[in-house]
Amino acid sequence: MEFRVSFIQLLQIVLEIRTVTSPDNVRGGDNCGGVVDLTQVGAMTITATDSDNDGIYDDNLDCWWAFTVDEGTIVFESNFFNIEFQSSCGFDWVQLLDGSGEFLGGQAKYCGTTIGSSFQTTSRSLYLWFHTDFCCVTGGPPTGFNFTVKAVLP
Ligand SMILES: [Ca+2]
Ligand SMILES: [Ca+2]
Repeated sequence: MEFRVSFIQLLQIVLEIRTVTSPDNVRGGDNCGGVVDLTQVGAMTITATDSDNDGIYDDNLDCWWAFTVDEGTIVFESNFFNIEFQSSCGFDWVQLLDGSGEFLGGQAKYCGTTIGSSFQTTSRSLYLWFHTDFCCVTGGPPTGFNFTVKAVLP
């Protein structure tokens, strides 16, 4: 629990820095992280960065998103998921952290093709972190993900 609390604090610091500078100024180009107020946009679909559009996502990514709502909760839906598999998801992974400090679905990292089709937060924020290492995307094309994140009004 201590680890999770300190991890959230770290994440908030990172996101504050990013907000102060520019939400778009993140490695991986467009659609690689950002701070999104879902109260304003309602829903958003995000995908894994694939700079050359060959169906293989980029290496060396760290894409961070912070989704928030003013009230209510957030629903996460996976429409497509195929990330380089490793038994402990040590290479490429997606992390879904509820603002409550709990990992959505109870798992710290997701990789391969297995992720819940839908999760709902218990808090007003969701942090999503997509990490890829230096090489070796397997299992495609297509690879990557397509997620929809939606505001749920109380
Ligand atoms: Ca590519
Ligand atoms: Ca990789």
